[in-house]
Amino acid sequence: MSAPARPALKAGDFKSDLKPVWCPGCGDYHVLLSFGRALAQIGVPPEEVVVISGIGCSSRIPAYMNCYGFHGVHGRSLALATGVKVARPELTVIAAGGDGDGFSIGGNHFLHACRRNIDLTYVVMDNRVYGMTKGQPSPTTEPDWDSALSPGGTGLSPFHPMVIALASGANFVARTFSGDPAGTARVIAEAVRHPGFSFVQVLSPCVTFRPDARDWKGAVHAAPVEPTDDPARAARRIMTDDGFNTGILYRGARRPYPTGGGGAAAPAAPAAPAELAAEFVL
Ligand SMILES: Cc1ncc(C[n+]2csc(CCOP(=O)(O)OP(=O)(O)O)c2C)c(N)n1
Ligand code: SF4
Repeated sequence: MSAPARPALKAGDFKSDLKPVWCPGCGDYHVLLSFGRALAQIGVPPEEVVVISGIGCSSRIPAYMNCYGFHGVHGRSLALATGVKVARPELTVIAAGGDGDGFSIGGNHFLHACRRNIDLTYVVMDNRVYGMTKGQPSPTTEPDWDSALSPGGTGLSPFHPMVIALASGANFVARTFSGDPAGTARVIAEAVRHPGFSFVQVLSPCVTFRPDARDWKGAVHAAPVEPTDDPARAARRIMTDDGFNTGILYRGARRPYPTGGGGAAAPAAPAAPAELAAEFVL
């Protein structure tokens, strides 16, 4: 007798019983909803999903999800996600966190995760500020953003995550806005399905320490172009970007780093733990 068919998944199937402690109006609520919708669209069951984060308000997301999760240390979500994917390639692995977590302390890991091109999805909830530690400028903060902690602004050029991702070898690069949860869910679902390292920058306002970010709603606009598989074209587009274009910029065809799992990569067989251990015997 065959097993009864599992009912279609819903976004709510990916929600845990914990009530988020984010401030009312924080963009991250919508990102949480988009994660659930994306995974339900893909049809991957909660027990085959792992969401891994660092530290920050946005990095609380694994606790609010019903799937496997790991709330790690600051800036190290990609190191953990890489380890999980290599050990359990059949799982859907998503790393998530903030712009401080991913581009300051975790910046080096971001570059090399793009370069390695392991089949992971990395979602950064970019609010252009350190929310959890009460409003310090982050790598993506505008140079003239004035605040009590950076009077007159930092004067520093912001880090441009999509350009860096593209230049470092990411295989899928996109930007969305948290205020468009349906669009964000569609893009996250595509990012998860795309082989290799996928990077999604979600503009997600911190309404408490950047009340000006409420205006992003009027600033975001769908990119007036189709995604490209040509990195040079993607780079030219992004260099003239105003930071508020949304959509999929780039879908590449680089072969993902073999992790021993299925998928498009025709991977090598994984080493047995005993073989790995033997390599480390002194
Ligand atoms: C090693 C280490 N350094 C610094 C901190 C303090 N810290 C916690 S969260 C954070 C930044 C959070 O900003 P972001 O990643 O942008 O996330 P948000 O809170 O804005 O979602 C910092 C600096 C820490 N927890 N660990
Ligand atoms: S401090 Fe900012 S990022 Fe953190 S929960 Fe509040 S609104 Fe969201």
